[in-house]
Amino acid sequence: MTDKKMANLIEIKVPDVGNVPSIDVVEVLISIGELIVLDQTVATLETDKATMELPSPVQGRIQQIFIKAGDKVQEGTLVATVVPTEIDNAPQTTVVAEVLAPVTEQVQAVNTPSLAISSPAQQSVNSNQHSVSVPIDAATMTRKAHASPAVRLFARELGVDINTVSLGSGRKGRLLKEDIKEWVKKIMLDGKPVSAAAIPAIPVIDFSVFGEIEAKSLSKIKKLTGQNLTRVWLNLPMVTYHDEADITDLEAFRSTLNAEKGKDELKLTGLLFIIKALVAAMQQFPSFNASLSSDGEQLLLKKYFNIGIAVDTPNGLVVPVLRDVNNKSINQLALELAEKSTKARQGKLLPADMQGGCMTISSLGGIGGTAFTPIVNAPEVAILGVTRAKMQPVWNGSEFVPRLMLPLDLTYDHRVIDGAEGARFMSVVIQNLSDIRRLLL
Ligand code: CAO
Repeated sequence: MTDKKMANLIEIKVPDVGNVPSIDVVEVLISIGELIVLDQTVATLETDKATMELPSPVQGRIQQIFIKAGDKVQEGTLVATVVPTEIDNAPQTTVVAEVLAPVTEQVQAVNTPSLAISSPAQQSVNSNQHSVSVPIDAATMTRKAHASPAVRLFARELGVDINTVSLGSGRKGRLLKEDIKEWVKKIMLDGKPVSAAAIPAIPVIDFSVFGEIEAKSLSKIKKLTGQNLTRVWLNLPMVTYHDEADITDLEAFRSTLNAEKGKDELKLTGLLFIIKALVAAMQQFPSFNASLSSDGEQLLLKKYFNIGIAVDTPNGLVVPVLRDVNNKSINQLALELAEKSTKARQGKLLPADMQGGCMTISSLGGIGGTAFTPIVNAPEVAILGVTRAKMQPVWNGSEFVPRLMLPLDLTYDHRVIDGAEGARFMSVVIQNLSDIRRLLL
């Protein structure tokens, strides 16, 4: 563009920032002779309350600069003179920048709807499930973002909280449009948990104010699990249904089988029968052995029966998958579960060992519990939780009799499974466990 040099100069002055007697000049971002555009930041100013950017009210070439970093200025101080371009015969004018964009909002104070990345502390919250490594640290969170009003507007349009964006690639770390685009791209690709508009970010707290603390990094498994579970939590409308199975007879049978086993032979745990009972129910209810298509328009029904087993390891939760359970005996499954859970605890599972699951079982029965709400291992549509079996007095119509009752928790994706269907499915699992002869049918 040709610079039509005018005799008339435009003066840029410090505007009224609210009765502040002394304003610090943090940096001057223009130089003599520079061609500037409308709204380009001329200088960064700071009061004891906020840092602000002084935008140019005109397009033109800088003729003279009257301030420098470190100066103290006040309302009306002359900042620079500009020879305007593309303004015809304008009289000499004094323009006071109208808008000062405040940039010091710290993350903690931001309550406006924004695409704020969870802090590491926040990410760990959901991590019985799981989380990730957004490049955001204490420095980033309290850093003052430097960006032109146009870039700020662009960030606002995308719902990005500018203070959470890493240092910009512009001069002195200024954020450019490209930086905002890259930031958003990174978040999308990494699938990081983000606090979207409807989910206000959890405040970042300095816990050391209250006492001694120690920061311990989450294991990679924990971070990934956290990431995955948060994604599921945010995407799936889940319902958990609780019931109990009478496993008195099953337990007697299991004890007999184990008593027959040699000292070095693998003992059978109740979980193996639960796996079988679950698969038999899945064969009757195909929608439990399915996944939703990515557009949510179709149910993809699976003709194979692979069951994931949540295994607790020193590094976190992993889910090895037992394949073709419908074609395997209880003894075969016992061997496979022992092998895979050992591998899991030694951290030796391969990715293939953990893929292809149709439904997952999370059993806390060896530890305790009366009920819990497991989270679906999406894209599966349901998960079965198991807690500790307990002897209970059960009314048989004429008297109370002691029965061993196993609590079960079925969480399902309500987009796929209706409440009644969930209850019917659970009844079949319970019938199968209460009388395992049914598994032969
Ligand atoms: N009720 C009563 N006793 C139970 C039981 C139940 N529901 N489930 C297991 N037990 C008993 C077993 O019979 C076994 O008893 P013995 O030592 O007397 O034989 C003992 O508890 C330990 O069983 P186990 O846990 O080693 O074996 P398992 O086959 O039941 O489970 C596995 C295997 C890998 C699932 C389990 O070890 C495990 O890791 N569980 C944790 C899963 C988890 O963390 N889930 C949470 C996910 S959500 O965050």
